[in-house]
Amino acid sequence: MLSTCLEKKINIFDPFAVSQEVSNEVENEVLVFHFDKFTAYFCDFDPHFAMNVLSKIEGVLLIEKPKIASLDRSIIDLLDGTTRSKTTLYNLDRIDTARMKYDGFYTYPTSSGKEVNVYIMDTGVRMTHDEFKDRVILGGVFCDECKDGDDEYGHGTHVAGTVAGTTYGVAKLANIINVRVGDASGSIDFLAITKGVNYVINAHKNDTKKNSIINMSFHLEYSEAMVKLVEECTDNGIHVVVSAGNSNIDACSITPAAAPSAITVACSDKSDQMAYFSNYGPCVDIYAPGVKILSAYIKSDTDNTYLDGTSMSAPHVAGAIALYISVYGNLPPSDMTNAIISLSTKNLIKEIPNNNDDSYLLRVPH
Ligand SMILES: [Ca+2]
Repeated sequence: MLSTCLEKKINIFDPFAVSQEVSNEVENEVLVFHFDKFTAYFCDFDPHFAMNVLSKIEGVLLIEKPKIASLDRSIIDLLDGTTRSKTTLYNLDRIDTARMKYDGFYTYPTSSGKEVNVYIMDTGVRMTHDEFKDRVILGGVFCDECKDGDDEYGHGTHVAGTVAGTTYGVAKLANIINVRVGDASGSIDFLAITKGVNYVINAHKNDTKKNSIINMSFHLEYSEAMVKLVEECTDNGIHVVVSAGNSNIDACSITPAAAPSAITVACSDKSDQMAYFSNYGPCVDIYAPGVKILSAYIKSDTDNTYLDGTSMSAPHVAGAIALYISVYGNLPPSDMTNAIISLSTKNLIKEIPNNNDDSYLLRVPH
């Protein structure tokens, strides 16, 4: 129908065409993505035609102008199978305990996220970095003018380091899958996100273990289409961990933070206060450290830097889910959210604006 009425070439997206030199320009084609519950079409539509003709066709769920995303970075008694590592990193030291008690150790399950795949949907990953060794692969490159999966901006590598870096990571044996959607300037467009999500869902379906987590440390203006993409992931059993955003506003006003099936992570600091920049509100599921987080960086294979943001908080939760899966096995995403919340510590976070809801601070299983 579309090809007839638009006289444009129909191009079905191939999620496994890694590093494809496909342009995000859709001027002369309709790019088609098949998801389980809907089909997404990207096209350079005339706005009048889109709103007055297409929107009235039966079966058209929604029409949106693609939005651009921004990164959410602002400037015990030991059981068997538990590892206790000395650490100077306050964030790792903090998340192994309920009440604040800095003991200089990070205690975590020895299985440490083994055989769990964490898809880092971000600006790429410096895959040769010492923190990742043989645990990182390139999933795909989905941004325009991105030659390969390398992180030219410095965000994705830091996020991946917090999820699964050998030194800086929560889940030190988890696999990292680099899904590059952000370019050298840190810009992420909605078409790249759609391509990335489509790839992850297909990779998950083809995987026998199906232990999959996506970390999305970015946000865009509220988009119903973004909510649908997140639902498509969670309906397939993929855990979606997202940053709450750094504008000190209600997280329900942006996506993917507002997506009900995502685990939305806000930011706390070393003294369990909400970071001054963190978004908050009923769409926040959990808090995790995100102020002055040391992790891997991009100038060399041993480089590191400190960054702040809910972008840094979300990967702590992605890592905690990987730990949970490697100890107890996988759960459907909504049950996993409940399991992570029940491990966490209630109502410790100070300085949350207009707070009528309970808050939860991440604690990893061990
Ligand atoms: Ca500790």
